[in-house]
Amino acid sequence: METIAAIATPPGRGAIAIVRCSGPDARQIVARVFRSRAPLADRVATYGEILDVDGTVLDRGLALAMDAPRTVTGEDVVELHVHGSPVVARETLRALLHAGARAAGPGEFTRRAFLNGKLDLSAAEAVADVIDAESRAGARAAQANLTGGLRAAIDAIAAPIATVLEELAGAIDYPDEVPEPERGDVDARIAVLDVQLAALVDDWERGRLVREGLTLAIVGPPNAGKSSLLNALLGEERAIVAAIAGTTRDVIEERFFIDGIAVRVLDTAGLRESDDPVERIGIERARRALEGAAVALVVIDGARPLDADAQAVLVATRERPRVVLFNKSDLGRAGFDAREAPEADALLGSVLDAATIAALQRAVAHSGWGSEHIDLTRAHLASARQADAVARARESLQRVRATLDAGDALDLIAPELLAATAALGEITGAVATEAILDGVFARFCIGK
Ligand SMILES: Nc1nc2c(ncn2[C@@H]2O[C@H](COP(=O)(O)OP(=O)(O)O)[C@@H](O)[C@H]2O)c(=O)[nH]1
Ligand SMILES: [Mg+2]
Repeated sequence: METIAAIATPPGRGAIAIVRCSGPDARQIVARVFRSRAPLADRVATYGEILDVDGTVLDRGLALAMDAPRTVTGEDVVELHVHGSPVVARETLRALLHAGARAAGPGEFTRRAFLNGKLDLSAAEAVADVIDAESRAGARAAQANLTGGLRAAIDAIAAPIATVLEELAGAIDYPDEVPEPERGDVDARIAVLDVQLAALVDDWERGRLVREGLTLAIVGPPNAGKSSLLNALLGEERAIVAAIAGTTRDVIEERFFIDGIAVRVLDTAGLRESDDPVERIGIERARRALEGAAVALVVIDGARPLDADAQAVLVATRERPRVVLFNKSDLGRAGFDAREAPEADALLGSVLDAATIAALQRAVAHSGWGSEHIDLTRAHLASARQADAVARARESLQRVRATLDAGDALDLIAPELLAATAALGEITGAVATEAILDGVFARFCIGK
């Protein structure tokens, strides 16, 4: 096994930069570039000098040696903590490479940790999710899998499949002593597992919103107060607000957080019939923004009677998750009072009023996209790769049930049970090919 090295801290200047080295020769390689009075000892930080390729002192800092197997990779690891200069960090790495280390590839430290049994593959993916998390919710969710939660959930589904396989094998090997498992009983047990897998898939759909964020599109007729709402949500004057209809022509995109969940909010051009070619482009973009959004924030001027534009927007958004605000309540409520049954639970208020904004945020959190059902501390599927493996496991289990249902020979279900087990094994890494590992670790950064 080669010894690898990489800069572990982000590029740019900071207080400290850490250059990490892992592998059987980590100690010897570091000894060539680090000079200290006391020799390095396991888990003791030692002060000393980092030497350049030509032997001159490059920096002074700490070396922290950690002996296998109780390390993050399971191998001997030495960290050099140097001053946080990109130049010093780069030169320290160069010295280590010159002394015999190989430059680590993306995620190679974590890959070694997986290969040495330090974490399962779903936990390794969670490492990347923690690093990539853009919101409090995303970071919290990743922690559940980091500690092996998904592995435990998958193992709990794989174990009963293994039991069925054992019962089948027993009956095949000792037909006289061991009775065949009862078909209806096997079917019932498999059905339970399929339900558990389906629940994981449901969670995955919702969990995506936690990780990738929720997209809200603010739509409504011109002059309803859409841009004012964007500004109020952000707490800053982001979009131009004017009494002139058709002021917002392009889609404006910003981000903020609701309950720690990243929200992408799009302010759009007012939806109405228009002959102005530029405005029409804006309206077309508004329609596309609406299509791609998880939730529509529909803003209507509630002070005035509903006109055709207002009606059209309300009707167009009825079939989807949305929050409807009849705005400008300070000026009147004629439009609100004239609303139809599908808008019964619409809000009446003013985007200029903090209480309305708070009510809107609550309404968005409960607008049917599922945030209220997301338990962030529960183990969950966290990647398309994992969701695909579960889908294949479910297909196999469904074929098992079809075979049982058809009354075919019972040993025919064994291959499908094995296929389901293998698919689940891809998630934890119990069954992991080079291609699977390459795919997982390609998204990691170098040094992790
Ligand atoms: N009185 C009152 N005026 C509002 C309210 N919301 C927005 N406006 C005004 O309505 C006009 C249009 O607002 P704007 O946010 O540009 O609407 P948009 O075209 O939907 O983006 C501006 O003059 C705003 O100041 C409100 O709740 N009350
Ligand atoms: Mg506007």
